[in-house]
Amino acid sequence: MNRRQFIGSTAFGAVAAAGIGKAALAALPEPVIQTSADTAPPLMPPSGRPYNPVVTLNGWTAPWRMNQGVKEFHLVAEPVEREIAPGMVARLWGYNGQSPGPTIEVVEGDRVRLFVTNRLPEHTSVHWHGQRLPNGMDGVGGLTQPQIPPGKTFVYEFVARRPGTFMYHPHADEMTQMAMGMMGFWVTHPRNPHPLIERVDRDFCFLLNAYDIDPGSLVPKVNTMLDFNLWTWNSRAFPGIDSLNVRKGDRVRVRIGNLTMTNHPIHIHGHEFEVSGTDGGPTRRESRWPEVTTDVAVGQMRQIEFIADEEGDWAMHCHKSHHTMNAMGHDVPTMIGIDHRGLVGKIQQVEPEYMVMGERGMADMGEMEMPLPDQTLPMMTGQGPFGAIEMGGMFTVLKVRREQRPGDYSDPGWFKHPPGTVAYEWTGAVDEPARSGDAGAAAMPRARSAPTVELAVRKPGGHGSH
Ligand SMILES: [Cu+2]
Repeated sequence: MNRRQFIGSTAFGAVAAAGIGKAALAALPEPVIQTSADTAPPLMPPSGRPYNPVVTLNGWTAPWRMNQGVKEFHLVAEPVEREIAPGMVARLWGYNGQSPGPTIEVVEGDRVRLFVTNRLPEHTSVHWHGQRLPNGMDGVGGLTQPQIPPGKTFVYEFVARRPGTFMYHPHADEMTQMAMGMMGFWVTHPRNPHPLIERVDRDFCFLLNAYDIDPGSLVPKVNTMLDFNLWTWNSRAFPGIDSLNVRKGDRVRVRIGNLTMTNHPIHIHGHEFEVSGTDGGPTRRESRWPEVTTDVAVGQMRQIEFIADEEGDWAMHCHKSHHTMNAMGHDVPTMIGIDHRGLVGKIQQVEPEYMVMGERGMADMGEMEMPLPDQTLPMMTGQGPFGAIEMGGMFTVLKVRREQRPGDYSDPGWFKHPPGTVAYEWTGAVDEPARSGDAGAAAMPRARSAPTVELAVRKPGGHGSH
């Protein structure tokens, strides 16, 4: 077929089999750009084999085009603006307008063609983590392909051979590009009922990632190795991470991938779960045991499953306590037990902004309104129905409701606890224990009932000041 015949045939929509590659290049699928950090509703497959789609927390699934039986996607690697949480927007690199990029969802056996356009200032490549594919499609710059130069588009094509939980990320200047937020999720649904893959009612996914963004600045420090100050799920920090909203009795799957530089023990309250799969595939039944925390090591993926049979607002978070805080100086000295009375006033004569942090612990930080520089998040924040939640970073809530309709992922609001089921204050007499005067108690005094007020801190709700 000469060029003229080729153009003629495509104009009439009759592409010869031999012409598919060139025809596809001649007419790329339109890249779908996302501008919002909201959780998109699951994308019911408009073509191809049916499946129960995943919900990407604060993300979305890439639409595709069917081209003669091939699912075609178009990823655009580019600088993006990502809202990390209300009040903080970061300048990252990502795909199709956001970081992470869109989730790719396909079915086992699908032939997939991915166009990757590079709009970054440097070269890139895409590695399809965990996939069985021809070596030349593995996306390792220099090893299995030349890097994609800025301005160029490369095509990856392979059959999604095994069902499971995968991710994609660059394998070119990897340290910089992952520190800048380039990554995305990939789910391959089973083609037929699979003995080790349950049918679930809700299927959530997100990537663990981390940034080092100095207060007041917009761009992550890409050379940071371990000392990150923003611990995020899909480039969102609490209170910016959406809740997982489910119906009581649902079988729930949560798929988690870790592209940070450290491990994250992911913990869910109120339920036990099993690890039903990894990026290596579904786990054998005899290998599953109950857990309430599972560690997701660097470069690993875990899919966990449970029946959501306890109503309520259940915390779900990384169990490393520094990872449920936002940017702060983790090297501030411990002040617990040091009595600053008499000292603050003197220091304030020289430095009027001076304030004491952590004299009785750090809980006050969750409540006080402190002037923060632009582009930074309070380190312990979030308002719940009972007050300050005192969390940040890798924290959200699993909301289990009897009245949540099937297929409804909207936030039902705070749980209304049945009367008599909330921890309450004991108002009867409590004898002062003899040990209250001992050395331990005296060394770390409780707040006095009438403290010397040297620093007034405004607290939301106005319940007291110190
Ligand atoms: Cu963590």
